[in-house]
Amino acid sequence: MAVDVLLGLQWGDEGKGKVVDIFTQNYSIVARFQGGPNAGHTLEFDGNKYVLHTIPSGIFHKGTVNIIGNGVVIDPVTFRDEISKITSRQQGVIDQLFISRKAHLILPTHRLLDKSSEISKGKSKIGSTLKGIGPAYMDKTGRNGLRVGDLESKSWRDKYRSLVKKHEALIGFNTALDYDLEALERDFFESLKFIKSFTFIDSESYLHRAIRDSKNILAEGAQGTLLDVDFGTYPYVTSSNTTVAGACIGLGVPPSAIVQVFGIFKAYTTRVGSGPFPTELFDKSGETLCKVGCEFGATTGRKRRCGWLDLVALKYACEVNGVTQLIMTKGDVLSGFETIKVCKSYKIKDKTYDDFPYKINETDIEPVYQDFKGWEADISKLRDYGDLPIEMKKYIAFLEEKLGLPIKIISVGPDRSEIILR
Ligand code: 2SA
Ligand code: GDP
Ligand code: MG
Repeated sequence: MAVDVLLGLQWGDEGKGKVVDIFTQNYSIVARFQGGPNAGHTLEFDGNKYVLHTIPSGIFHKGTVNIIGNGVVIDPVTFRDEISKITSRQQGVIDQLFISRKAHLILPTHRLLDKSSEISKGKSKIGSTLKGIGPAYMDKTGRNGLRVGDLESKSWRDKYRSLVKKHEALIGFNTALDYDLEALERDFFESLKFIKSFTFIDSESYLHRAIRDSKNILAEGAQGTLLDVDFGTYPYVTSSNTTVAGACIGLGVPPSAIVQVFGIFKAYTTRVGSGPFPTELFDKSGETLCKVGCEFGATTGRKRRCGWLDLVALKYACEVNGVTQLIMTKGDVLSGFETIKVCKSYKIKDKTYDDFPYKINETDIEPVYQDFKGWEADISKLRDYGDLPIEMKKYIAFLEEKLGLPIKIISVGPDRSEIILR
């Protein structure tokens, strides 16, 4: 009947995987629309924890079709490892996983180019996950890329060789890079045999048919709005459109098919990698958020930077995406703070900004905070909104008022069961 989109409103890791998994029961199809193995979407249920990178987070629901859309970049090596991790614990879940022929492939040399680019940037490096994302999207837009559908063609090897030749010339410039391309290629070609055992589809036509047949489709975003290549904190962004328009481009569905846009955010803010972060904390409160929230990269294990909630950025993200409903996660991590702060505006050189400014990269941004009284109670066992501490309800009401949107879902822990629906 409709396409709904669930996407991150901050710098990623808002808990998209967990919530998509919960939502899947309402959808016939879950489809990832951008990003690739840089993403780490965590799901916890029945005492097990799974981290998905390329596979959509609806995978554990038998009967739901999961699609890796054309907007995704796939590394066959990490894809194979990811599949083997989940199938060793859950049987039969990948029978309904389909891959778009138009999705682009990440080659071993894309990973080397990623590393090379970061080395050459030195101190101003992006803080990439080094999964080859940027170089793969560069080849896509540069019209050099190899797509999943090319694996079905006889000329595949020639196309591969000619692209790798170009890459080798570029990599050759960086003498600091140490690599064994032959070993990487052996692994890559092995993994191609594996990925070819999956069904490749023209996913846009598949989704058009599903829309005509009144099926419900959930489009799953990766990273977050502030990492969008156009609207994020450029150049400290990823190389895809993480915002709602990315769902149209990355799946081939028209904007008119989109009904709900679920915007998900943490009750505070995190960022992994380089780039501006006005509300970042360098004190005890920041350390507590990191420790209690277990804020470590789900793909790389890197420590995430932590700070207070930033309403300037959040409002901007709601507007860019046309969010219809908000989902707040990790409010449980705020339990025990005496005072909780929320950034209402920025001050740059005595000028106040309520709108997200182009000058976000400047170092002298001063967040203007509003203080809230914290709460002591452990809220992770609560399932009714009415039972939440009054202080938390005040915090939520303030956010709803400032953002002009309802917070319909409140996640209170990492497990599938730890959720409050209003
Ligand atoms: P890339 O790898 O070239 O796309 O990196 C560019 C920037 O995008 C950030 N990025 C992410 N930020 C948050 N979460 C992501 N996924 C992993 C996770 C990250 C990890 O779930 O924790 O494990 O480190 C993700 N992927 C990309 C990245 O940090 C750069 O700032
Ligand atoms: P994603 O990339 O948006 O799917 O998020 P990640 O999986 O990278 O990071 C979110 C982390 O927070 C994961 O470890 C989740 O298990 C965890 N998580 C999700 N929701 C909650 C919550 O409400 N409370 C707590 N404490 N953890 C949560
Ligand atoms: Mg993540």
